[in-house]
Amino acid sequence: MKIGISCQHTYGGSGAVATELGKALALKGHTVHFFSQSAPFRLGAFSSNIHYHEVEAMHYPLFECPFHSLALASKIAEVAFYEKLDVVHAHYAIPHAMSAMLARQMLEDKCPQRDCFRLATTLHGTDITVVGADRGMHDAVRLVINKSDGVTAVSQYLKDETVKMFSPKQEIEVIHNFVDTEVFRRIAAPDILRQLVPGKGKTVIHISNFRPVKRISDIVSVFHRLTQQLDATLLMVGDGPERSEAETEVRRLGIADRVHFLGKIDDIVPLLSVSDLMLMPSDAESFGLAALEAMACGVPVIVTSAGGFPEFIEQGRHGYLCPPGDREAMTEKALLLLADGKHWQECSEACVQQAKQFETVRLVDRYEAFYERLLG
Ligand code: GMT
Repeated sequence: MKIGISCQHTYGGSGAVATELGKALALKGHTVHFFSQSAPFRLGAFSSNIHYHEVEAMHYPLFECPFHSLALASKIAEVAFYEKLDVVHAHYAIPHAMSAMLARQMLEDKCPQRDCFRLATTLHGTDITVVGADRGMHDAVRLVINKSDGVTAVSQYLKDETVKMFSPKQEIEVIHNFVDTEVFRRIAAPDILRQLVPGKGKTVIHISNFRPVKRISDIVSVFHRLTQQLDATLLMVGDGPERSEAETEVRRLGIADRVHFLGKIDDIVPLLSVSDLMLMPSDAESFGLAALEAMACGVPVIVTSAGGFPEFIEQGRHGYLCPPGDREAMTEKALLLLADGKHWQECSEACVQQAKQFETVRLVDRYEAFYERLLG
């Protein structure tokens, strides 16, 4: 198949899933065309059947801001036409599915005889729960859901939310996120990391785009409580609007020497490999890809019981699920794991096994079958 993938290039789960999917499809022999503003952060080396089309919006003084969504639509239309794409897979409703829908309309008069590409949309989370919930965006999101030829959601939770909010005309298929366990596995820690994480003590990690939904202040607070009971280091990976406040709080609490804000790091496997626990106390994650990647590296998790986490994390087996905002419960469960070597080891091994249930090849086969159905 010739498949177009439109996605976010920035640090975050939807871009990671879209890019890993495209790379896996290319390995299976499909031709994949990526559309985004910059090269997606996980794209890595190019191969002969992976193409990347950079979308640059026109800058014109009359426009207050460049129209990225229109530039994306035009680019998709252009490439879909001359490359005869079978499917365009939009990751995130707005702008990706909207731009792909518009691209299809742009081609209507250009190729009246030719069957235009099929539009597949994958809903990732806040495109429904935040953007879709916004009054000004609700109808736009509803439109793209109903105009897509097929829609998937990354968890049952997200499907249920979408059905509740939009009563879509068509069935939404759940295809969970996935992880390549050949890549995401515990490796020997590089020496350079030893400066950050001394041999003794426990290492806690958080990886995200530091947006309010991630509840960054809970992480700082839980970690601060942990340090009163044990020797620990916190690795904060990623960047975003909540980072500065978290750094200020860390200094105020006097734990700055134990907390390392590392910024956006693409290769997270070495960091996960020196970690004993991942903290992800989000208000709700539709899935929580970073937790699955941590589990694949043998890192147990403390997450919230809301959203999609319960679909792949079992209480007491892979870590713990706590109510959002319950810092005490999170601290208590973290201590339970970190202070008991046998329990930690069992959880770590169970995490690795559980991640294998979400192996890339399995889920990519599901996407392939989904495209085939769309193509009839
Ligand atoms: O919705 C977002 O926060 C953006 C998106 C992203 O690009 O990181 O994250 C969502 O998609 C990921 C991949 O499917 C999921 O693993 C995240 O749970 C989901 N985020 C939320 O639901 C908050």
